[in-house]
Amino acid sequence: MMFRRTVAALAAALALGSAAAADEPVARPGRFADNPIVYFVVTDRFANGNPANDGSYGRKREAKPQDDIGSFHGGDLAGLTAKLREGWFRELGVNAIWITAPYEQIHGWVVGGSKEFKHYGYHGYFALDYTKLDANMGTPAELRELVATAHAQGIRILFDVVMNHPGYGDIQSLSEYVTEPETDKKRGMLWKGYEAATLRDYHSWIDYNDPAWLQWWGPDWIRSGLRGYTEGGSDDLTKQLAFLPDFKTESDKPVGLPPFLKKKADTEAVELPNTTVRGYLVAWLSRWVRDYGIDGFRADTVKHVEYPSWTALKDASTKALAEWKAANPKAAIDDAPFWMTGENWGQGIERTRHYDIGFDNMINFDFQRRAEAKGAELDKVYAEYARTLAAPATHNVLSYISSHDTKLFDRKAILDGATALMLAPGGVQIYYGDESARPDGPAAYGDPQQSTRSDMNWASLDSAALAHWRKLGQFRARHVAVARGKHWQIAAQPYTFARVLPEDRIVAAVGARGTVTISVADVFADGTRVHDAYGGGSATVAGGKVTLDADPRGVVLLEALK
Ligand SMILES: [Ca+2]
Ligand SMILES: [Ca+2]
Repeated sequence: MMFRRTVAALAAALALGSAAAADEPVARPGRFADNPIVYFVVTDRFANGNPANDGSYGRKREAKPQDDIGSFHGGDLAGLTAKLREGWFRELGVNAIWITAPYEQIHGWVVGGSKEFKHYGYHGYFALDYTKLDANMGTPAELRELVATAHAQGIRILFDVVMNHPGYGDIQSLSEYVTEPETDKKRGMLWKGYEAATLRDYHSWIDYNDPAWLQWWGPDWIRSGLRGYTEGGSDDLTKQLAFLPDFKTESDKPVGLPPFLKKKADTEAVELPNTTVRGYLVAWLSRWVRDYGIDGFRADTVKHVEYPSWTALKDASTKALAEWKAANPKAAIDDAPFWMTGENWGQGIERTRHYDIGFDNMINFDFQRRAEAKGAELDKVYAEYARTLAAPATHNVLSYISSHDTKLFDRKAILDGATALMLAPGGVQIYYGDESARPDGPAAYGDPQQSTRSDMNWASLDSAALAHWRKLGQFRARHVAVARGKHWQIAAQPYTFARVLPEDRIVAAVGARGTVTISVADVFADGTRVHDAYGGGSATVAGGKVTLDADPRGVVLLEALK
């Protein structure tokens, strides 16, 4: 019942032009897992809905943009809710928002790049306390409001989650949880005067041999190379990624709470009897699902955590979401199960073992480098994807053209990139600001990917790009056939193809000029009234063909009218 209501609401929201029901396109969005249209947003860089939470824990901005690339900039959960209310995501056809991990990050900064910037956990990859929201992101009430507002529009909320590592030991957080008596020269592992630490001399204020480090996560929890701890290994699973501490997720030894969390007054972490590191992390992460109705996760650094941990996370989260839906039937979008995608660096569209151990979907690193393809070359990509993703029929990936860890798609060619992505078989991920041609921010020599996380360009939105993405996104949201249909090329010039499922079918053309005649013989029967969702025209199929005036941008998106 919930599902039908949502489809009806979505169809109504997306209906174009005429109010007459007979002229509405036939909408078949499909199940979420079949047609994910995911918007990935670095929350801190998107929209500031609550300036009062900026600079939480004493965090600071830097005066020069070049120095400010690793600071918290003020974006938050309330900002996402405000943009949901404005219809920003709905107009793009988005059906899920993947937000950076909103739980509490290290309070201070560590040395970024080649001693170039103060690197805070604005991106959510430097966790301190998995049980609390980061105050910069917002309050529990603001998270509830975000989820409720999204769900009311049929949009799911996905958390980025990290099970491989917590954040670094930053001077500020360490200073807050030190419990050892001070000496003339030291507070715990910090040399007195540490408050004055700079990018140049940061590490000289920290004694990495001091036993006070045992009061941090503790050797039962992490590999760190610190005195009294195990060192990271040389294999993918136990190595210290970028010198981060590595959770002992593989250990079957029951552990207590990490020492610093025992002293952290506001934590909601409690001692769990006979529980391993993996057990705690799974309990902490799935708690967000049970308490707030989080619909899925995007798992970070899948390569660096053993399979059984991912299976445990998926199983616990699946149970947690079912419980939340049972307790909140009116607030759930539908009865879809918990959904999990993962980042396994470099993976393409092949079906790997990850799909057997809990992942419904994996991020596709192959598409970005092929997204500039046109015509026959693009058809090769589409045909390969449609074929591979059809076996088995549930196999799916998330393709993207820009990401926070690689690069932004060439802004001068962003319309073509959007077309290639939004007509690709399989799931897709829009990176925030791709729709508005958000420019790169300042780059760091030692960490060039920071430039991909610039502030959303609200003041300089590219309206042509935006209109283009919205047409493509809404079309895709109406048609699961784009994601899952059988693919074949209809014509080389203009490049025209079909995507057909038993229940849904579309024809698309790219590079069309002026009045075009498109063969639709095996897709739409003679007499069918079809609509070009891009150019706005309509025509009736006759002799297996339709003739229309293509939009000057050259895209034709054909769908049947009721
Ligand atoms: Ca804020
Ligand atoms: Ca690991």
